[in-house]
Amino acid sequence: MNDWLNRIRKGIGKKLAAVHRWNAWMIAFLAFSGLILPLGVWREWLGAGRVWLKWLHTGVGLALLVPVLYYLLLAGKHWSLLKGRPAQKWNVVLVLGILAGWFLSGVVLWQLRFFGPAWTNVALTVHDVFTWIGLPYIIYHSLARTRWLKESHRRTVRTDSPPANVDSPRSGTEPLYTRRAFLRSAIGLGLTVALGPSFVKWLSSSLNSEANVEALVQKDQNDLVPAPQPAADSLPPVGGGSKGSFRIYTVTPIPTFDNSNWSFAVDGLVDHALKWNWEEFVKLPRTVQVSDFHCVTGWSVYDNTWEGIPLYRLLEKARVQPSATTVKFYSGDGVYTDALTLEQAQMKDIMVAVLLDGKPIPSELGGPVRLVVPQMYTYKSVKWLNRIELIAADHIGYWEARGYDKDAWLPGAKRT
Ligand SMILES: Nc1nc2c(c(=O)[nH]1)N[C@H]1C(S)=C(S)[C@@H](COP(=O)(O)O)O[C@H]1N2
Ligand SMILES: [Mo]
Repeated sequence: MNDWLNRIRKGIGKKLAAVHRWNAWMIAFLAFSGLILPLGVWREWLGAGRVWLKWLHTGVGLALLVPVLYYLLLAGKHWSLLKGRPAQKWNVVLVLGILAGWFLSGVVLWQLRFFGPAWTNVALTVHDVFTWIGLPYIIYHSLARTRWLKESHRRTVRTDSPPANVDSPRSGTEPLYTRRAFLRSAIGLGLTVALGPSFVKWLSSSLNSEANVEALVQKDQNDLVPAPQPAADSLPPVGGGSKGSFRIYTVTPIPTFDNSNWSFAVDGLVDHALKWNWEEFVKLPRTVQVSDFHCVTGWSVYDNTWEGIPLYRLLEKARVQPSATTVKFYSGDGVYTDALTLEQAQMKDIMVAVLLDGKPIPSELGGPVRLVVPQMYTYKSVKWLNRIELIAADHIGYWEARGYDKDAWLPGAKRT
């Protein structure tokens, strides 16, 4: 009887150990890729690799369903093995809960076009919060686990040794937890719960370099004179001020400009090539609009009051030749570019923006001048915009060349 029980236990134990091992490796990979993905330097460094890594992160995240489902098949038996071990039962529930949170929010982020920005904003926050809590817990768990493993290993060896002189496993009434071990784990868990999340939150926000507009517009590091004077609708901003935090994205060090090294050109297939220095450029008539800003990685900033020159006005002024098909945008960082079809570029809400919420756009957010394309994911919104070229061929933008979709339309975009 004992023998038979033992064999079942050993069989399940092996399966459980395999599930656990797979799970652990997959989570280790997800944690690693998830933490380095948003890192600024990697954006520059990894290039196309970053997009691959994102797909791999998504793929492994989906594949996590396999060990979890397999575990759920064994869960009933595992549960009865855990009789009298509430700490381990709690651990199982907690880990499954964390995995479920990561998985569900991950699916929304993966299918962001289907769910739309409102959902992905929530999903990204959930994904982050589960990381701040889940990652420290799982790290704690794996550290504590190695100690427990040693103990349970000792037990197993004893029960597995030649059957003759062994009584049934766990019939020995030795406490599973000594008082000291219990205290140690409790303190460890307490510290993990108290310090872990803030540490991971600090780590992830410094990796993401999040910033709200209010903090940033205070320090516009560009050194351009005269400062653009906000229109009445701009200050106070008609939109009531931006809501949310921008994540500062760049594939180069952040460039800054002054009057001597800044200019703006519209050229290529136009009858009237245009070029301005800053003093001339700030005199161009501007309009004000309120629009939302949606990154394809899931975050948004709402109700931005942008003031600037509508793109179609600049195109009119330059008199686009009939042979032109594409409008190509250059960043003053010397690396980033993107493009719109000439037809898309006619949309009235595309803006060559100079002010945000009534203040000069800070260099972190692409100032002194950035493109704003409200109806598309914001990889189209080129920062440090300094040249617009009309061309007759297609142009594949920086991120599009590295795997982003050429179609950047937001779900439900008006497209006019
Ligand atoms: N020059 C330049 N423009 C850029 C990018 C960039 O890396 N370099 N990133 C794009 C992406 S993917 C997004 S989401 C937005 C981010 O704008 P922010 O850094 O002001 O939040 O800028 C877009 N324009
Ligand atoms: Mo983005």
